[in-house]
Amino acid sequence: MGRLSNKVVFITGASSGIGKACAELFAGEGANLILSARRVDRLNYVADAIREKTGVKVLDFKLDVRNYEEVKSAISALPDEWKQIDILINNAGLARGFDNLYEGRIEDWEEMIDTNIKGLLYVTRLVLPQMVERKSGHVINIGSVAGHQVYAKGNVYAATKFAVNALTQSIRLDVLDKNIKVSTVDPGMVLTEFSYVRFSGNEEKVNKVYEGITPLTAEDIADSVLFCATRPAHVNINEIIITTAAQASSTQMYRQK
Ligand code: NDP
Ligand code: 8X3
Repeated sequence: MGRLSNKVVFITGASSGIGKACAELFAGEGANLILSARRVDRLNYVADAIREKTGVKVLDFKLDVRNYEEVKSAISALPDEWKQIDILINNAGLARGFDNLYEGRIEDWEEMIDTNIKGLLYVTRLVLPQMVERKSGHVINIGSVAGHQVYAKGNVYAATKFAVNALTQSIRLDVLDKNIKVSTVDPGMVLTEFSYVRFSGNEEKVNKVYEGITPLTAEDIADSVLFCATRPAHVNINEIIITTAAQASSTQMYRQK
């Protein structure tokens, strides 16, 4: 029996990185998982490995959080035993590009805004009502240090994470009388596919991000998310800001030569 036995945990963006690490860690605590992402082959692989290793129930399906109709039909089609979501982890997100604002690509901006802000809103809007009705539940958003402090060329990505920060605070206010917890876990540099996506697979640019630094791992972040999810009933972790020991803020880090 784990600390989350019989709980249903819905994780968006579970095909890699932090979402995948959360899925693995939460399964180890006995949670049954709803996992979604766009790359179904990768997602199926994650789901199968968890089923085999832990024996928890896993429901996995393709979902692009940018598409409201797709999110709506996926959530309304959940089988009865999966309808009661206890914990929602809004993790799906990305950075695309690294440019001065006056040179930024509109497509990159649209993708980040549609995924990181609107996607989080769509999923939350459709999952929260049943939590409100039951007067029970927990929403955990994955924000970023970039949602607290901007850095050069981080402009629109940072703006989306500032929005996540604002939404976390707003949702907490809106459900204050509903016995629902709302938390955000806000990491600094984590070694995942994040930089590969941001730099469209340019290895040289990716390596530069982590040069001389031991970045956080996806498992480090999952550990903080699990901490939020396993506090006593009366305790809400509002916010965790977590960085590698050599990173002090969005802009300050110590790189070993
Ligand atoms: P990864 O690229 O490894 O994982 C991102 C996940 O999001 C993937 O599973 C991807 O799945 C999913 N995703 C992206 N777009 C969509 C979409 N439109 N619909 C559904 N799923 C989507 O990076 P991380 O694990 O690092 O990123 C997870 C979260 O952590 C993001 O919100 C990111 O902003 C945040 N973060 C990351 C940091 C880092 O340094 N790595 C630091 C701070 C915050 P698929 O492509 O299969 O759809
Ligand atoms: C990801 C961390 O510093 O690359 O949110 O923006 S950072």
